[in-house]
Amino acid sequence: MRQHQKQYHRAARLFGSLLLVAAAGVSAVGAAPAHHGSAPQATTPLGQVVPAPASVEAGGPAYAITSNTRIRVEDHSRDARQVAAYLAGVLRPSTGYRLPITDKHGHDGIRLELSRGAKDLGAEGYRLRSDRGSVTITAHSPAGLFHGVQTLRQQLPAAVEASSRQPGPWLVAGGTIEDSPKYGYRGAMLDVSRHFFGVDKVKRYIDQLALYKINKLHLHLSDDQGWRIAIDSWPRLAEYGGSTQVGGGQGGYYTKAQYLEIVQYAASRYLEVVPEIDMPGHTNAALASYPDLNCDGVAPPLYTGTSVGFSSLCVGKDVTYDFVDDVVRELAALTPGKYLHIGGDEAHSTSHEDYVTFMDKVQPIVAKYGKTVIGWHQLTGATPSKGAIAQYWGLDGTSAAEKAQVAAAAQNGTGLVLSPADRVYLDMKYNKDTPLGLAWAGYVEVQRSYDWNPGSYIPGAPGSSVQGVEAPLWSETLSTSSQVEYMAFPRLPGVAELGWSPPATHDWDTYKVRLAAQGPRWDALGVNYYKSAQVPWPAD
Ligand code: NGO
Repeated sequence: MRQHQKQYHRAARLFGSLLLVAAAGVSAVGAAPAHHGSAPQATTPLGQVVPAPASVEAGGPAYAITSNTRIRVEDHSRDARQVAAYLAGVLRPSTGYRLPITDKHGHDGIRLELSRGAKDLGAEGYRLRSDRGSVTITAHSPAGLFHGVQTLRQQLPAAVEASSRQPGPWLVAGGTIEDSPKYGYRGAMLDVSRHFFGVDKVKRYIDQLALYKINKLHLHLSDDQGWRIAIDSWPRLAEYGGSTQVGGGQGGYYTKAQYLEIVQYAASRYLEVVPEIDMPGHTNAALASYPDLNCDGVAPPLYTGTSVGFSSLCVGKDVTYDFVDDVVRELAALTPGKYLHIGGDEAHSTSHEDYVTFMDKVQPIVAKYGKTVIGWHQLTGATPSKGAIAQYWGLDGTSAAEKAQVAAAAQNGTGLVLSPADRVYLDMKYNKDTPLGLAWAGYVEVQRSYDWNPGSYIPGAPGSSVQGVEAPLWSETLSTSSQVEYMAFPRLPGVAELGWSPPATHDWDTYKVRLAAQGPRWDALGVNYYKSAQVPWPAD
């Protein structure tokens, strides 16, 4: 099967290049006509995007976006119109074109088509067809249209991402892409607890995630160093527990309105927010805020260091479950998404028996408020509730026994999201010289974060248990967007590709070339990144 698909892809590529050669004499596929006096410029070959599309048939004349181009919304849905407005927002500053959006049917321009009939494209897939007269993106759902728009962006020259007018030309190679994701869960996590990141920084990251078709934003909202979400029934959590961060800075928290602003912004980029309240460990900020939550009734001081495993909610006290109930109720009410993450990692100050008791009591609370439990994979050491998801964050070298425990849960119906720390923890240093980040899981260069297979990573876990992948970014050493970006790029797109693309497309040698082409885009967008020597970046 794998071999077969590989051959298909090779054949498709060959077919595409033959067509390119055939068309070169009559159209602008291979080389663009010189507009504005600029040098002729090759179009990005169709499908040379990240994540790799499921199927590509390149060929035929290119489409040129010009000052006459309209964006046609081929139905009257509000969602499609919003995707059109988003696309226009990307294209207008750099092209300088008006790009009016219209509901009028027509065969020319950039056409966004929501089609009830296109069920085969699924909940997130799209088809992109490009020829001389038009580019048409068809999808069954608005999310699919949005992902198709991301592909269209990457087919255009990198300068399209600039915020000021650029010379163009703006050509999209001819042919057809049909694309839908391998996994439904393609996540990125931001730790806003160790250092607080305000709404604008989170929005900036959301925009970067959307480029690569990531569809979940996991927010690590509480930890020993800070509680970052306002809870009306326990106001000191945010007001006091959120008042500092690692290193002793001022911290911060999201008001409910601000959290909703993030949720809505994420939704406008087709990302679902997965909020996490980490418990029973990683709770010093809560314990410091309310003496009652401590077994001895004494609140510890706020904590600004980076140790783990020293705090625990009091499993034997009833007030603990009143607290969890209130927090989960208020957070669930603010969260339209399906999931609520309850942490459960590194509960080193909680006995195993207490841990199991705690999880037995807390998981039904999450269900009571209509959410599906996600927990770090230590949850599989308790009894995961029906439908729960375990997020694996071990290493290649994690003991066979621990992996077997995760596999056994997966065989019993627990879903898995894979975040192996020595592969996709974006806070791991790239190498010994990386100025930021941690190294407890080893150094993680770009190839290492890309070259593994989520579907077969945990021996004995059924492939069908794997819901997807997630790239966590812990912030012990990070406090600015520029630092976040330096650690996320260029590894994040590789994780996105593992989540989206069919395994048959998996190939480091071709991936690194597609990845290299993202560099100029990040330059144009002002995104900071690590210029790994493993990636053949284009010369400046
Ligand atoms: C671990 C730990 C976190 C750290 C992180 C740093 C998990 C799930 N718990 O991952 O508290 O911040 O490593 O890489």
